[in-house]
Amino acid sequence: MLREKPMKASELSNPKPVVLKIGGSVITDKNEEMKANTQVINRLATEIKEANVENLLIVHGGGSFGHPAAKRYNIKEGLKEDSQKIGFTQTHHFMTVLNGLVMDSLIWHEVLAVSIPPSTLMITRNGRIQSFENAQIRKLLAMGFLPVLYGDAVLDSELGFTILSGDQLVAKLAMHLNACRIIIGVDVDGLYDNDPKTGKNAKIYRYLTLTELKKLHGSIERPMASDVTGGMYGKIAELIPAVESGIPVTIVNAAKPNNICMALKGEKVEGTLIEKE
Ligand code: ATP
Ligand code: IP8
Repeated sequence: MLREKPMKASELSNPKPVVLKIGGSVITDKNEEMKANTQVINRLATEIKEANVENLLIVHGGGSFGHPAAKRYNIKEGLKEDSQKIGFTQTHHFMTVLNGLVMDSLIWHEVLAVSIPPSTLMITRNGRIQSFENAQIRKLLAMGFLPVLYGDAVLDSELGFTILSGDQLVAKLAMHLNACRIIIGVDVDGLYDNDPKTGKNAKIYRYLTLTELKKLHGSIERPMASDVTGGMYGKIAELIPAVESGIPVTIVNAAKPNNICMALKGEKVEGTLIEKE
């Protein structure tokens, strides 16, 4: 049976969990469908092993595995005609393929990672997580394992099915499990006043309060049509409630060697730190 049960701090041994999102922009080539950056995946697995963080959860994004099929078949908008059903199966399957590559690498590096398909744990309502079975995750963490989840094609009580972004998952997990911090790994150095890939004079924010983040959010450009979950704009929208609940967020460039290892260890990394105040 599905249930929604927030985690009590006392249910976990110290320290509180850390939630790491590895962006699809880092582990895949978003310009070429189904192209994985396998060397980057391997390097990140080495960094995660080296950082050796207790109570860590990883969520990875879809990149060029999840987004193209989801876009082709309008999966996010829900089931409107039977011809979309193959797109639902493909989107979910392609995500399991990417997850398999991430898992291969983590296991090869002897990280105690266990993959959890989000579509088996949760159901959404109009795209928002409605019910969430977190007993397995809590048990895995308590036993010293590292749960690995990902953005997924999921069932939706109103729409039939939809896309659940890794970012919504990150915020939900962090709030449910009373996480101490969220680390977001993307392919740019942090959050800027506009897209650093297109705006040559984009200025990076090293530190933002919640109020500043909310103000900035409105001015962030919506992404290219191939990203079905809203790119940086969607990411910030999902993270705001987590920051509101007191969980600090660090956005770092996971494409640069050692950043994720340092961020996981709590060392200072170039990036954007967002705090409630
Ligand atoms: P996925 O959704 O596949 O997991 P991701 O989480 O790695 O991907 P994107 O959704 O692609 O990340 O968002 C990161 C991208 O957002 C960067 O590559 C950057 O070009 C773009 N971007 C747009 N606006 C901004 C901004 N104001 N600051 C920083 N990056 C931005
Ligand atoms: O890449 C969406 O998750 P995200 C995944 O974290 C799919 O936005 C299936 C498109």
